[in-house]
Amino acid sequence: MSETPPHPRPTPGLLLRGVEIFPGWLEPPAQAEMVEDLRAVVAAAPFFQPETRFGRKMSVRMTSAGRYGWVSDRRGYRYERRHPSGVAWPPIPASVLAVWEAITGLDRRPDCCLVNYYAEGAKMGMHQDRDEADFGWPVLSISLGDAARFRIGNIERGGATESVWLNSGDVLVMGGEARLVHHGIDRVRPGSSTLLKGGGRLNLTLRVVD
Ligand code: MD3
Ligand code: FE
Repeated sequence: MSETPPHPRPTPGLLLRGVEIFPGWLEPPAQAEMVEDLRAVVAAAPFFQPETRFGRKMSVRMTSAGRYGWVSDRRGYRYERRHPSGVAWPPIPASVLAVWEAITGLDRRPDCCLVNYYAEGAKMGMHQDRDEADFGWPVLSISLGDAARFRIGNIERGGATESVWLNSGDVLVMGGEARLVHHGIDRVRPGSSTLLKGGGRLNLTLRVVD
């Protein structure tokens, strides 16, 4: 189990069903530096389009940094030590780790930074994140680029949902009761940010895997 945070934590600007939202945590220059750091990640571990176990391609493109990366194919989804090409995942950039440290206040570092890329029309259906060993650790998300409508539901499937638009530079923390809620991305608003040259949205999720 995770311990109580050993360091003080900032107060979230918003709370949505237990999800802590820090709107505009990253200023535009810090966002641009992070995108540069992510170019190196993507150069070493290129984006791929995961397939579900049913053989359907996901619309989101993905890659990872860290000791583990998240993959999905006909064998199902899981964390792996290597990119599908066989190379080890590149290290998580220091600029990304700094956000985890500042916001979670934890001494434990994340094992995985999953990088999701949403081109125009990409979305992510409602799901839970439960491939990690210990749900006592939070998940932290960083949004970069075009705005997206984030939907949050309940721990049980179905029921009422609420949504919020996430903008470039926003950071979310899902811990405690919020760690196992269903969530997804309805849609991305094309042209809502100039951060990424080709448009679209990047989302980073930092996870403790084992
Ligand atoms: C709430 N990504 O990669 S980030 C995912 O914007 C994922 O790409 C979305 O859901 C994205 O699994 C949403 C916000 C998020 C991430 C993990 C959560 C919300 C969460 C885990 C538990 C509860
Ligand atoms: Fe998720």
